[in-house]
Amino acid sequence: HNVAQASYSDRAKSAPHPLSAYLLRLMALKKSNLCLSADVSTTNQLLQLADAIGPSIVVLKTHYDLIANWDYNPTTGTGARLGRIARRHGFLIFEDRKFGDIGNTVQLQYTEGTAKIIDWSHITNVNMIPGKAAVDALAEAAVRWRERKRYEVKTDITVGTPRPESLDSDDESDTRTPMPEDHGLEAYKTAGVGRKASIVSITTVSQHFEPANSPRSYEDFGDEVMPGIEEAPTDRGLLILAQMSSKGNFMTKEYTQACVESAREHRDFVMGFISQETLNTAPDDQFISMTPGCQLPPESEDDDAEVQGDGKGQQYNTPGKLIGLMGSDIVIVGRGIIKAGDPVKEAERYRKRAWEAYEERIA
Ligand code: 5FU
Repeated sequence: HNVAQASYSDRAKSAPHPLSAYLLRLMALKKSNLCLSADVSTTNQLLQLADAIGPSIVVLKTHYDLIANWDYNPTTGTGARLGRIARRHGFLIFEDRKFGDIGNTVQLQYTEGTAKIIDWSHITNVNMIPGKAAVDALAEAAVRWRERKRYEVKTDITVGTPRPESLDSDDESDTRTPMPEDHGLEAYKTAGVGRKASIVSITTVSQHFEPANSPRSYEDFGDEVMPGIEEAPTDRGLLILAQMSSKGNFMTKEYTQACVESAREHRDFVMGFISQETLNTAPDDQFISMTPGCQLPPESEDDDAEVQGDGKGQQYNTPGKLIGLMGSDIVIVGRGIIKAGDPVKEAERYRKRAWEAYEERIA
């Protein structure tokens, strides 16, 4: 298919979603179509891995609920710290949350709760079993988030300035955030969250200061970025779970097709799919396919030798097959890298193999 034969940098020029365009540019810049699935158990393990492997990847996939000490704090928490590492190395964060509930519930799970995924994760994904309404609901939440974010950036908010009376709340002690009278209420309304919730989660303010007692260690970066790496746009994106890697899964062809249709209805929010192959079939489809279930055979063997599953339903294909033959764009690798003796070196081996497969594909 012609999209699969186009270069990532050409596709970046016409991608309808700003995050897709950014991601495709990153891929071309870093010569990487590799996503690390950082399935570890603690915040430190996660941040250490992200910092060490960051140069080799364009996406880092999380399962925040595997992290025993996940800390939701907009400045000092796990997501915020991961965000600074992502910014520095130039990769996007993808929370593999697989939302799968009614619209109202997925909206709340995306924006509220223990992790407030929308605040730190550029990309998340949805399981379409409950129907298309979940995609609509997540899209709506993302629009509100972006409006709020842009409003925050636009407004020079100074910590400690009393709030205008028009925004008086019952909590007298809450004097942290001023909101101009003309915009304030409206911004809160469009943000769709309570006034207090909105105030507490203003991250543009907190980016400018770090509490004096905040530990500074390897993973606590300021605003610096690696040379050549541009800032990610203030947008959120969704991947639809259209095909799975696991043995005997129930995702039929019809189901996958319905996922594609839903994606086409939301080109401004849906970046693409979690799938086992490219799902771009119409001439104007510009979706990105990310594929889990990827491992390389040991270095001693041929690169395209069969790789066994994990004995728990996972099935593996090589980057050569997934990128070269199936037309996927990004391979997602977890244990193949993190369980290796030298994960940094192994990540580079995967990056090179997956990139070579892409170069052959477009040649
Ligand atoms: F949607 C999917 C899928 O179809 N297969 C998967 O394996 C998601 N995954 C995730 O990718 C899974 O939850 C793991 O986080 C990761 C694969 O990890 P592995 O260690 O490379 O097998």
